[in-house]
Amino acid sequence: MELAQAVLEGDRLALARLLTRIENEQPEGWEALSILFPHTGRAHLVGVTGAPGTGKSSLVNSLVRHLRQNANRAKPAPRVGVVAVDPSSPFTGGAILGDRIRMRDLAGDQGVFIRSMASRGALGGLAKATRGVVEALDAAGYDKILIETVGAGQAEVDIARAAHTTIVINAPGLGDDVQAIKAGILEIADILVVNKSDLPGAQNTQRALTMALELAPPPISEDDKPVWLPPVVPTVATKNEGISDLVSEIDRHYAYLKDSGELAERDRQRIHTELELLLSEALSDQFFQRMGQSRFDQVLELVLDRRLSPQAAVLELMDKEKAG
Ligand SMILES: Nc1nc2c(ncn2[C@@H]2O[C@H](COP(=O)(O)OP(=O)(O)O)[C@@H](O)[C@H]2O)c(=O)[nH]1
Ligand SMILES: [Mg+2]
Repeated sequence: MELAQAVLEGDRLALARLLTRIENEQPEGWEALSILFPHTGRAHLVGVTGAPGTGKSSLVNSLVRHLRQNANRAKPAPRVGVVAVDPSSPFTGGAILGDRIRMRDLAGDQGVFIRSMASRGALGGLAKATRGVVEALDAAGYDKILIETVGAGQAEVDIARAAHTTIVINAPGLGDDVQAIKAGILEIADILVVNKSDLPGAQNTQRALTMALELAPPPISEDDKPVWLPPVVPTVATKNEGISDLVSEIDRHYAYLKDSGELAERDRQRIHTELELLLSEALSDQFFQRMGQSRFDQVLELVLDRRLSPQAAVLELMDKEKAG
């Protein structure tokens, strides 16, 4: 198909168009993705998550610049894709606009592609679209793909899980608690960042995180496989401080993933989850279509009248479908 071919040939306009098709869940988008899928699996997917205002967008901006500028002949600059997902501002688009402005100094670099996900519809749909967008960037040859998500709930954690390396960002001055500990997202962190290290309280945040990490059960090494202990990296995104340390940790984690066999394992889990999600969605769509709204409404009335329990109602609907 033309669109997929153009994306493979490096046509940025075609890529932008494809991402819109994917976001809008248009069949043309899924068709192109099917063609592109054999070309995926090469990118290092890096999730960046944390509470609103911790400095995720600033840090991503700083990371991209560092990755693009600090290359040499031995280590050419990676092509970098950025996917910014912020479902917390569905109507104002404020965060997205802010991100755009901050990302503007990266505009014009042909080795960088930035996409803000518009958040329409359910979070489930956003998670699916995000996976599709990441796949498209992977196929288009972006080596590192940074996925910025707001770490607030399960849906965002699911998006973060779609990455190989997950960075959880914390910052002082956003309340008494360390946000990652409170939100229970410490477990998904491969790398912890204390951003805004220029602000008072940064050392307390760093200490609280280190303590929380020490309380977690230590990783068990099987068959001499290397283990990973999440480092805590202080940064000042707005002054590009600590960014080269962070890039080193990202690279070190990628090397660890490859050496330990964990990369293959995470890819397997990622694709397993994706398959399950797509399958259950397709099955439920198919089921609802076959059943028809009136049949559903009938049973709903029976449940409302307490003549049928919800569990029994489901069994009955499923039985009818099988028989019919
Ligand atoms: N003092 C200080 N401010 C920062 C730092 N990083 C980001 N900020 C500011 O914090 C605010 C929120 O940053 P943003 O990147 O939009 O956070 P996000 O919501 O997590 O994406 C902005 O006003 C940034 O300029 C930092 O390292 N130090
Ligand atoms: Mg942001």
